Amino acid sequence: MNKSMDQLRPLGFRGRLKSVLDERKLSHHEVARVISVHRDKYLISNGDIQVLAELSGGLRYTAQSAIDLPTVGDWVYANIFDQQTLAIIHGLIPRTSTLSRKRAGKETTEQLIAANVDIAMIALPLDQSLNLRRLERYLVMVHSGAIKAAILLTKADLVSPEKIEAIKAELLAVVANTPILSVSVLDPFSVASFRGTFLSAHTYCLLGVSGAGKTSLLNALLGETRFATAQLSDKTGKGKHTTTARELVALDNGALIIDTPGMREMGHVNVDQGIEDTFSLLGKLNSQCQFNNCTHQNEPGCAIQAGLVQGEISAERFDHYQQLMRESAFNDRSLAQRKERDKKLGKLIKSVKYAKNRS
Ligand SMILES: Nc1nc2c(ncn2[C@@H]2O[C@H](COP(=O)(O)OP(=O)(O)O)[C@@H](O)[C@H]2O)c(=O)[nH]1
Ligand SMILES: [Mg+2]
Ligand SMILES: [Zn+2]
Repeated sequence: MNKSMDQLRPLGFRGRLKSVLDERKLSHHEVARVISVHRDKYLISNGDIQVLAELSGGLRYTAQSAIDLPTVGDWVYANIFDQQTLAIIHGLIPRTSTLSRKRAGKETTEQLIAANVDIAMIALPLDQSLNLRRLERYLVMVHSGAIKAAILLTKADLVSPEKIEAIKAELLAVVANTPILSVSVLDPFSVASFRGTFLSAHTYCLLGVSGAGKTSLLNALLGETRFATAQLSDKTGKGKHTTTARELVALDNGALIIDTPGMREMGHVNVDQGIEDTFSLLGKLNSQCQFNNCTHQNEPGCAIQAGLVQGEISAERFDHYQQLMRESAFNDRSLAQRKERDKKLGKLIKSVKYAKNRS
């Protein structure tokens, strides 16, 4: 049993999670957090000890798909037995947020990257040219999972302060309400002031292309080279793909942080809200069009066309908005079709089993 809920605070447990706890389950199980996932085992912590846990049969059999299984950052009901070397996870505590994407490949399935993340830091390396379209994809992913976004300009030592200010100004056009920070792991002062922006008991994740400097930054925050980063010997200077396993790491300022590997493909499912939030101005203009079903091509009274003419929004941003809407509609449709297929297959398997049992 948890000695007290206070013991969970260093793991990121805060008031708003208390309201979703099931008192009945607490009388049989304790609360723990998933630190990392290893094939079919989960490293969990109850704030006192860390132990490898397995899923209960019930949890395994009621899971409809991978998103019903624990992921890094999840809060779970667990039992820890056997001199603390064996533990069973009985259920998930409702998630306050999820970070997920469409799994790379042809089949449309949703892949969970992390759960219960408060703030996603999207790392944009200053040694690469700014890719606003990729940033918009990250923002859609973050916003659709009910996570707050922050933008982190990395490798600040490689460009002039004036250049950083110019990039910040350019970014403001796309992300008016998102904090923008800059940092260099080579500058201890910038690392210290970056460390000062973290809130205790809040969970952060680091997102961004491979080579952006995420793992280097995590090591700098930890003050030790705990995780492998790409070597400078890499001729392209862009860094290799080194981060593979995701892990919840506690910083000494009380914040929790999850590093992620770069994503080659970033498709979306169920992201309508995320698109709304990311392209809020377009959503606002859309609602001001004269016709409800305006396609923003050449209808009279189209607020979006007016916005384009006045330079309030860029043509690239509008194109990308439309592309993401089409893509997300397509992915949602194929996800629904696959679920339907799986359901039919499930029924078929059950009926075969039933027939077998009767014969
Ligand atoms: N100049 C400079 N290089 C950096 C900085 N941060 C990371 N790097 C380099 O960028 C490369 C990729 O870093 P890594 O942390 O592995 O990136 P990740 O893929 O985002 O985790 C490595 O060669 C780092 O040494 C920085 O602040 N300044
Ligand atoms: Mg890395
Ligand atoms: Zn319109």
